[in-house]
Amino acid sequence: MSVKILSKSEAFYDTYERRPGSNKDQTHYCPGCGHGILHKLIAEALVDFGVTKNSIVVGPVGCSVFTHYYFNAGNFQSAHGRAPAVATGVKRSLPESIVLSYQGDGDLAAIGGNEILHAANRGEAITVFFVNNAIYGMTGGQMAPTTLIGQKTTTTPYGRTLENEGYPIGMSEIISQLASPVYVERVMLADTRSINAARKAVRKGIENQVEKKGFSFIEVLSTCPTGWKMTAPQAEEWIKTTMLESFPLGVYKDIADQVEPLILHKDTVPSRRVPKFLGLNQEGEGFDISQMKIAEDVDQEIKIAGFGGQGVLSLGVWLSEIGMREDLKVSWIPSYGPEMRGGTANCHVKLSRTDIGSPLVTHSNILIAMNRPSLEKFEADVVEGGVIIWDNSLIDIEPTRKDIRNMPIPATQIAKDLGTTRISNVVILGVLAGITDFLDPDVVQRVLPIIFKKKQLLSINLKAFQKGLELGRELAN
Ligand SMILES: Cc1ncc(C[n+]2csc(CCOP(=O)(O)OP(=O)(O)O)c2C)c(N)n1
Ligand code: SF4
Ligand SMILES: [Mg+2]
Repeated sequence: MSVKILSKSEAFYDTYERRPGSNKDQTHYCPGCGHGILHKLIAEALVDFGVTKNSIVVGPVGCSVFTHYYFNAGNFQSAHGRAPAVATGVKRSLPESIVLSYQGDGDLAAIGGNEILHAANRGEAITVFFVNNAIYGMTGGQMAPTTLIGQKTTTTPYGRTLENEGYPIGMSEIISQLASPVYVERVMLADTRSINAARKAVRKGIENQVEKKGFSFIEVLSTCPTGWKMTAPQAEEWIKTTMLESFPLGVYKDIADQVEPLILHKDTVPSRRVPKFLGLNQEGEGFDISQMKIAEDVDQEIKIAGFGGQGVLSLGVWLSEIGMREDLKVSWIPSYGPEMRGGTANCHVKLSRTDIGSPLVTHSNILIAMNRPSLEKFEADVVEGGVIIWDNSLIDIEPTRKDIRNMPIPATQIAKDLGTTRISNVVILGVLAGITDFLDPDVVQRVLPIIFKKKQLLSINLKAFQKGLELGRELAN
């Protein structure tokens, strides 16, 4: 028994290779977070029913956005609130698979409130795990539909009030009123006993699907010590003393034994009709999927990362702005995963002569690391022969890679010498213009006055750019 509890479930990857950075053994969840416990309960059930390889976990947007790092099963990551729609599509096209939708309260009850109601009402043969931690954990603790009356969040700093925000929503109560769901239960993760009860509910939800019984919904009252600003034991206690008043536990509906197994048909679309469905072409006009243009010739894939306040996102915007003036295709996306809580920021920038397929930079040819966590986290993702520009006035380690061009730049020190550390990103812009041929320094110098309208600001930024440019040119030679 002790082996079973202490060892990691086979439904998890041995090491989390999809997790960026060097920590491949631990999850990204905060200590004391309920998500990790629920993952474990689900993983154990998948193994016990022998369905891991046949299962598909549909992850949400929220702290559990990275379920695909952990479950050694099929994985989807859906848009915010859309997990039930994705799960519907997956289950209908692969009726023999076990499809799990995993969602937080912001995801399921706020932005995705409509999605879940209709998936439940249609009686989709999926299992939904609803993690109710009464807050938006990932984005820094805003009010969720399930936030309690009186609960302080960043958007209800004086506490949620009935007059302003209304009552917390009881999703189990609502879903259980619909005719189609076969099983609805609310459980909690607050101590060993309640976790054991939750384990049973998780198993039942999955077993129902194995037996083709229809829509199951398991709401899990779950700790968020970070969002609640509590220690882990305080958070567990808070569930018992406070959350339970608004969210009573129990089986809200269970008709699984009374319904016949569903006969699930595979909805197929003849492939000749796909282009028409996608609105790509008229049927019969010679649509050829091999002719679809895939962007191959992306010239620069840049990841810029550092602390919030270092101008990391602005540097990305400027690069895109300059790229546009150079007639390039450009994309810029800020990435705000849970790592935002640590105060870090990063953005993905692509500059290309051809169409850009995806704005995501997964393998950068230039990494700009403005602090140590960013270097540690993204170094492994740089392509062989790529460039790592890192601020060696702030970072006290070196890149470990030997197959990249290593460019230590004391950007913050240079900026400080010029009068303010806030312009270290412009120093880096100069370095980029110096080491590559995709940023024409003249164009950059024409764009800077548009960005920095105040004369004084412009003059110091031009100096920072010039310094970086000289340094970049030296390094390039
Ligand atoms: C379309 C869209 N709107 C808003 C956001 C910002 N956002 C990210 S996660 C989140 C809420 C997460 O809260 P919850 O679902 O309760 O998950 P938790 O982190 O608490 O587990 C929001 C609003 C987003 N990523 N996408
Ligand atoms: S912020 Fe809350 S929900 Fe998110 S990982 Fe941390 S404890 Fe868990
Ligand atoms: Mg939440």
